[in-house]
Amino acid sequence: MIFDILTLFPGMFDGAFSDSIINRAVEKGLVSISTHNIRDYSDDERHGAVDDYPYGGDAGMLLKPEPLARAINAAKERLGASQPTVVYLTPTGKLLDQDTVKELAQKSSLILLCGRYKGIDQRIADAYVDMEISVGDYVLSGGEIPAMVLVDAVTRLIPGVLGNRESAEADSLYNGLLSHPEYTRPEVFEGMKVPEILLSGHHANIKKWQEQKSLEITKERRPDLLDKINKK
Ligand code: 4HQ
Repeated sequence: MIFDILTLFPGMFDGAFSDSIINRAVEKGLVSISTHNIRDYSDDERHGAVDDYPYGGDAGMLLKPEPLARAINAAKERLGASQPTVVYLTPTGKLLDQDTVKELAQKSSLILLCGRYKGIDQRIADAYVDMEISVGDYVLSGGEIPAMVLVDAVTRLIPGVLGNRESAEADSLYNGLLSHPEYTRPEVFEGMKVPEILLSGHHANIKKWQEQKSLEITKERRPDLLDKINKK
């Protein structure tokens, strides 16, 4: 998987992927991540302006279409024949969920467009963007952190990235349910005991308990996830 990230703040990505799992994936050559400054694609006559006032007189600034078009075209040239999917991170997009992460992990390359200010000229969204994705219903200062979220979630699904141990840990949302509670030593912590069943050594009963807890917690906290499973 190749991630080609277009941003006005490439420095934000420094160190973001030096985490053990993502970094190991890069070192193994399973993914490559590069950042490119949208400002490098501004019209050089001006002082490198990439933003402008919106028509209609709203407050705030928009990213101008021409530098974005050039930045995306340059990314497509870099990626050559891999038929990249252009993803724009925006609260207007489809909420990112594990199914979408799986879908993205099937692609060979992704161009991630990170907006700033009030976002991008609609004509770029219409003509250059394949998917609009949101990481949640809240407002961030830019699309950089959402892009990092996407890179992390997608990279974990690339074959060879996770070891057996980590795959097992990834079960929580993978089957569509929230994970059951987990305990480690000591058996009693500040007067609170580990549930007896987990100390019983009876694997079938433990599994039953965990599945029941998983269902209980999902019903209580995220009934929407159960509806989603039932619709499949
Ligand atoms: N922003 N999920 C505004 C987000 C966001 C989100 C990114 C802020 C785009 C223009 N992106 N810029 N939530 O809040 O993806």
